[in-house]
Amino acid sequence: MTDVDVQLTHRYLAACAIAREAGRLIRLRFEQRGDALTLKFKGPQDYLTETDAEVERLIAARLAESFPDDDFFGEEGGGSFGRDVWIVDPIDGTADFARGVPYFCVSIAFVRDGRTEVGVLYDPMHDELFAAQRGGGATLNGASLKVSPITDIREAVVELGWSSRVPFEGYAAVHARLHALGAGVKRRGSGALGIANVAMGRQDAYCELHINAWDAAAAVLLVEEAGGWASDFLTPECLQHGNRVIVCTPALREQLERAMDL
Ligand code: LIP
Repeated sequence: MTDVDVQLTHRYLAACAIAREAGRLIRLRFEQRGDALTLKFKGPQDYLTETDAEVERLIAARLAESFPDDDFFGEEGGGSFGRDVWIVDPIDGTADFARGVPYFCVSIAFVRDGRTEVGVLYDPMHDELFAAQRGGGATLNGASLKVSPITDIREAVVELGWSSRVPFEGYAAVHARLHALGAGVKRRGSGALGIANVAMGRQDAYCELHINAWDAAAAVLLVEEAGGWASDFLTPECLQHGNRVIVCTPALREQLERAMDL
């Protein structure tokens, strides 16, 4: 094992441990919510909770302890993008977290020279740790992941994410195209979990016209390591401004690329 391999494996193991610690804090805060509904928003339907920032601070502190020379970029506090950078979404699925729906995860990606090398997601409500190191496969709680064998889009479940970051008309047009192809189209509230569900064969594709790097970078690596196809998501532009994403079983690629081409 080369020094680089050791470095990346150290980061993989650390990300898994930190994701679990962050998940315990998220679950504690979720269960402490109480009955009073106090909602805060960053924008239209873009929820903000105090837990997002609290969890991001915890993750940043743990990573700085182990990897002080790495850069850090988080959804809530921002940061910087160096050669080695951690890209973190403390709670992906914030809307559901805020409303008491147990469908969210923490997402941690390590990116070197613009390529994701380590991707870790943790869903604390179902104790599911998704993890991948490039070239090493993808796992769920240690068991290997593989995308579904679906080849016919009429048998496929396709999740189509949407946020107010893009006009609704584009989402509606893609939804109509997928429906016309015979796909079963769903929308939940966590792009990271939606992409992870493709990696483990629970659904056959995840598409979104715009999603942020911190939402999807870790999960896209899971799909690549589980035998799926992924669009060229983490471009230099994407780090700062997000990008379109398509991940799927390989046989669905062409039809989904056409459906998403607006
Ligand atoms: C969410 C994404 C989802 C998108 C939502 C939101 P958050 O991330 O995972 O794909 O459609 O609007 O951006 O805000 O819960 O971290």
